[in-house]
Amino acid sequence: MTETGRLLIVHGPNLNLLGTREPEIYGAETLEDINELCRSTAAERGFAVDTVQSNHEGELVDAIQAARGAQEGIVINPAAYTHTSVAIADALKAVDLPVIEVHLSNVHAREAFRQHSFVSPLASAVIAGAGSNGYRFAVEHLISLLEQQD
Ligand code: DHK
Repeated sequence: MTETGRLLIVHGPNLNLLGTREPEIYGAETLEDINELCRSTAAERGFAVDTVQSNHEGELVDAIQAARGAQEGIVINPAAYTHTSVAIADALKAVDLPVIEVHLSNVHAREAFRQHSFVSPLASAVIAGAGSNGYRFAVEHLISLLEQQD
């Protein structure tokens, strides 16, 4: 347990383009809007958040590995790596922290290739299709899980 509870919010590839990228699918909010939503949601419950976005799989793996000892749980939208990355799933398993998987869009109502996730089997919860609210739900649920552990 860190002194102030900290959460890691991980954003995968192309999420840096939120706000301008296919807004009819991913919404009008920017990544910074979503990070601010995570920060304020966590702050109401006495937690702080650290955020990372990368378009590079290895950088995401490094950030997840570094979470051990630094953060108490992870909210992750692995974006396209959801459907392809054994490395990200292995890193999440390795750090052994509670994980909430988020997707802005309802991946189950989209192309078949988006319906498989390497992350879901190790996530405590999966939230898809709630837009940016999904991050708020994820942060709240993660904190509830952590509070139950105490
Ligand atoms: C974001 C992406 O970039 C896609 O590759 C995923 C996810 C879905 C989302 O809905 O947030 O398939």
